[in-house]
Amino acid sequence: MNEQIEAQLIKSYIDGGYWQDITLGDFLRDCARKWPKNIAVLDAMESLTYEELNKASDSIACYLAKLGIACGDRILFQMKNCVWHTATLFGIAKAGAIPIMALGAHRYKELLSFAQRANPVAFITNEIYQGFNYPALAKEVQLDAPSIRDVLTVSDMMRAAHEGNVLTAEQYAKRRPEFTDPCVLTCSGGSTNVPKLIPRRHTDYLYDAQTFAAFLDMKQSDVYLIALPASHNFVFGNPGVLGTLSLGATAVMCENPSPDEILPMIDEHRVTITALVPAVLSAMLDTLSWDDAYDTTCLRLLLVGGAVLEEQLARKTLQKFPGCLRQVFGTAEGINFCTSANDSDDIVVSCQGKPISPADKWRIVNEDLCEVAQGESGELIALGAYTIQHYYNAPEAEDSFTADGYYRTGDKAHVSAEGNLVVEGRVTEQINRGGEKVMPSEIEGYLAAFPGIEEVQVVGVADELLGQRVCVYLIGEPEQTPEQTPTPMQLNSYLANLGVAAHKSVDQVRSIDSWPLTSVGKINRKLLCEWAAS
Ligand code: J2J
Repeated sequence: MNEQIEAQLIKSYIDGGYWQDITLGDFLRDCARKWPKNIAVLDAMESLTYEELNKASDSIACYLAKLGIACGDRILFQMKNCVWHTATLFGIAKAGAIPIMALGAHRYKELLSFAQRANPVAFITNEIYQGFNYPALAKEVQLDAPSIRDVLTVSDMMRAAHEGNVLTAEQYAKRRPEFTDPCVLTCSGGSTNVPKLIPRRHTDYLYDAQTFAAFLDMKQSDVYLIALPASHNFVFGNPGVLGTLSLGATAVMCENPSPDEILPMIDEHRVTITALVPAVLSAMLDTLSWDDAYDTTCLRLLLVGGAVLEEQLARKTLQKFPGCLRQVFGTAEGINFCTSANDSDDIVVSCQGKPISPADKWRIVNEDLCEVAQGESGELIALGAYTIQHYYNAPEAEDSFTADGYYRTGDKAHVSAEGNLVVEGRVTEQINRGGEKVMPSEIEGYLAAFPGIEEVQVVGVADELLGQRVCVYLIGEPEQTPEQTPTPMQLNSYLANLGVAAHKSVDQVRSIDSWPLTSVGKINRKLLCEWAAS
């Protein structure tokens, strides 16, 4: 996008009062002044008040500074949901550095590509966790990413926090970034092979979280359960941890998004709000249908997004939790839509509502980027005070934005009669597997080298539980017999050995003799999807 247009947009967000001169570090210091003794964040082991969280992050910032981490440096960050996740992120912010928000499922391929894009100087990761050796993975990435000087773990952060080092006002001021600088690099769902990095600014991220919290009428008495990976945009900033902290409320960290962890935490901590993807919601409702050991009457808001929520599941949710469901359409790139408190049940189950900010602009457009009529399908594009205009260090991705700065979501949608967004699926071929985004071309690239496979196509197929499942069609080498067709398990262990993220799993494999073709001679992928579904 033209630099002049971008400068005008920035000026309009500042002049319009959407952007304040505030950084994540300033934000937490301010929260700690206002609510020192409130519990800011807790997990199954421990809790931190706002004062403790502020001090812990100061001490972590001192530790990072002593390691030689400079303002503007990037740090690869892959940490489980726990109070140290929050403390470390604020520590990184106060050191003036920028975390790359990797998810626990990311493996060598994704992590190396993040490192190559952003040249991080350190990698902060888990200890051996849930049977997986994260430090060994980090060392493997470090071997091929020479910018990484230090591999640090959660224990190092805990130790640093307990050292109780004081970050003086002078040290803090010296490292304070500009409010328009990036505060995190989040991972894009990915419309190309490997996820791109999204530079969200201190001011836009805080504006987004606070605007969303206000839209939901969140209060200091709210208790927000972080059940999805805490580094995911939905639960870090929409409104998530940041929105919760902005009110002096409490965030509860749940390690795994499974009903047997989520339900006891809701009951024990009297959780009032949580954010789930449809697959997790479905598993939770299933458990509640046969297990009445948990009191979930404390829940007042169930935010559901990340993938299409089927109407039947939405209605089932409303039966169990009357008035609690809110559909959320969001992207790590920015734009958020949400159904409103006063929407009828029929509206809540059938659409994703309206944008959360008056500064959000959106259109549904055709291939020529011209707006289509109300009710017609097209691609959703959006522009606003918290939506990016560039990916980080990815000039090849400029076509994800229009000349006037709108982000092209790649989502197929239409506008309902009431003016609400209705997402139908993807314009591009990205597969949404239980809320996790998978690009067929990436998996095809890996599987092309699998022994015995001559040609391969990967398609997304409608699936009751996951929304979409990953189906692999293959043509075997001539000497292959049908019995030698690899199973999903064999392909998945092959992908895992290559270092591909655990969520990019194959669910179904079909062997075929030749490809069905369209009238212009292209592989008819639509037909492959229909066959796989039947
Ligand atoms: C259908 N598809 C949806 C929805 C996102 C809030 C909520 C989700 C995300 C997220 C997020 C959808 N129905 N309700 O960051 O802040 C699909 C679309 C979209 C992509 C973005 C948030 N809500 N999606 O999921 O960056 O395809 O963010 O473009 O991971 O998820 O994925 P991601």
